[in-house]
Amino acid sequence: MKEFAFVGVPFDGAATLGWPGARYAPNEVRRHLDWMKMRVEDGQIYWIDRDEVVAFDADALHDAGDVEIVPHDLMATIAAARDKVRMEAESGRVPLVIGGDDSILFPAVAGIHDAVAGSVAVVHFDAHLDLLDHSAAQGSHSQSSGMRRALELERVDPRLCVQVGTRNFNFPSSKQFIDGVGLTEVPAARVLSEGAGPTLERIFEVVDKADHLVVSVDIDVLDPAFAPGVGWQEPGGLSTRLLLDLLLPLANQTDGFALNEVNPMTDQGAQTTILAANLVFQFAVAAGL
Ligand SMILES: [Mn+2]
Repeated sequence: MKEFAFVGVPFDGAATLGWPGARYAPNEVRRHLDWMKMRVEDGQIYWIDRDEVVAFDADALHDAGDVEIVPHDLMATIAAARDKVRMEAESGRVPLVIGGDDSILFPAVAGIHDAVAGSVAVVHFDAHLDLLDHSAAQGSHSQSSGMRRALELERVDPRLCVQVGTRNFNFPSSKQFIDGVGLTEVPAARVLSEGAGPTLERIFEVVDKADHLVVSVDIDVLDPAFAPGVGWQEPGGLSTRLLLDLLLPLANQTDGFALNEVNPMTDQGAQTTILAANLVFQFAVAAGL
């Protein structure tokens, strides 16, 4: 049976333009996960959505603790996160990396990349492109550059990567970059009009040739109505159901999972942190099938 390593990254020092607060997410997600794990009996859980009992061992979801972040040093934090993700992946567990702001997308992908041989594809669910190369305000590593840095890794091929749920507006230079490197966009508007089936077909078509798969979710891929507790709210996003319908079919072939930008400081009660724990739990159960 597959084993998972919950890796917390309580760092939001790279939330340079958005709202800080994602540093509090790992412990909140842990707390809610305990409620969900409670339903496991003798290595099985009743998955109501499928109306069947499926195998799941709560012990398979290890808590690997938090990355030893360095609050004043972004690069040291990124290096520590990359290293811990690599070590967990090398030990044979699927890392579930819970940030943190979305600068953590880079060390999550890089840690898997370092642990495996062959090509790595990234399916990136996000309202935003995260393709900023450099700016005076945000430097080269921030919540706006994670995907750009990940695409620079030696065995990550942009032509095998896809961004899903992106929306609204960004820099024309970003569009030029996307077309130049052959990255695939499936904007939220298209996902919402075509539904999960055709979107999944498109995703599998892009990542099919890769040896390994990393799935990274910025919680703001969801509409703020579903997930208000984020680093920056972007209208026009996916529903929770739609995201699950896209996420779960990818789970059993995923080598690493990241979930970033969950922000208890901007949340409505625990709406977004409970949702985040639910995504993690459903992903782990689906990955074990
Ligand atoms: Mn985002």
